[in-house]
Amino acid sequence: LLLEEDIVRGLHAGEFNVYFQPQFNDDGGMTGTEALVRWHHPERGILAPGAFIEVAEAAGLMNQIDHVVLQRSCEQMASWARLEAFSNVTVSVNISSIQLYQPGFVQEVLNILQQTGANPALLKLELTESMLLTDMPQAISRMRLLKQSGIRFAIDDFGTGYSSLHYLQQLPLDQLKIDQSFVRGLPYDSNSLAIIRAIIAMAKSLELEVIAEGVETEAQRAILLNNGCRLYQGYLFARPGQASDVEALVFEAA
Ligand code: G
Ligand code: G
Ligand code: MN
Ligand code: NA
Repeated sequence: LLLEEDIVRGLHAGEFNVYFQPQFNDDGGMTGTEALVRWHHPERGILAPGAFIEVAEAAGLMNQIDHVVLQRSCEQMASWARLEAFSNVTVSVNISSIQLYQPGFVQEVLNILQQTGANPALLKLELTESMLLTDMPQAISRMRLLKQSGIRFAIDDFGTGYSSLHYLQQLPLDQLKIDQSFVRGLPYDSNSLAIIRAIIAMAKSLELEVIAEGVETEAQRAILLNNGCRLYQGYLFARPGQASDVEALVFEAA
């Protein structure tokens, strides 16, 4: 079977699942999770997006995968809403460029929220800088419509793209996610630290939340905290896991 045909088969068989990676504040409280797609392939095991995203995009199948991920994420949010410990826990979903600029995107998101009963105020959509620059007026108008329902927006992999204050100021954003390539350089690489400091300063001046991705060591966490970054995601805290793994983590800590 060609990978493309296999993706179609896997979609019909319901093999695309969502893992969640927890995000923490400086008190060790879980504030959110990022939804990450995983393909539970019958022969090849659990596949991360790197194994299929390029082919899915080229075959025009990414919108179907994205739809499943958003649907599953919102179903999980509605289920977590019944647990006190999850009452403020956000779920961040990666949005692809194809999805954002699809004619029915805004309605698709609103329909899924309504149908699942998920709280829009706990949903964050992750966009990248390059996606936003493709057609900024269109992106802004779609973001504004979704923000009216309380949905929030993060820029993913921040610092790897254009990152100009001028365009950032025009976007209705809530959070910057410091790309893991900069965190990886900590605590010793002075260029990484300089970029991270600049991102944190940018976030402050634009009144945006800032979260560091790919935090793997205590030394990285400490230097981020010293520089004013109080939200973290990375293997130091937790790997992406099933919803039940996230629940176990929260109830163990309590
Ligand atoms: O763990 P990880 O291998 O999940 O993710 C690899 C890359 O795939 C990251 O850049 C991440 O943003 C992207 N990704 C993960 N899940 C999704 C998804 O559901 N939709 C889209 N468009 N990208 C995703
Ligand atoms: O591009 P995006 O930020 O959406 O992708 C997140 C990716 O980073 C996923 O592939 C996820 O599995 C991975 N990831 C999450 N935490 C860590 C970490 O601490 N170290 C590394 N190397 N990768 C991580
Ligand atoms: Mn992401
Ligand atoms: Na990222």
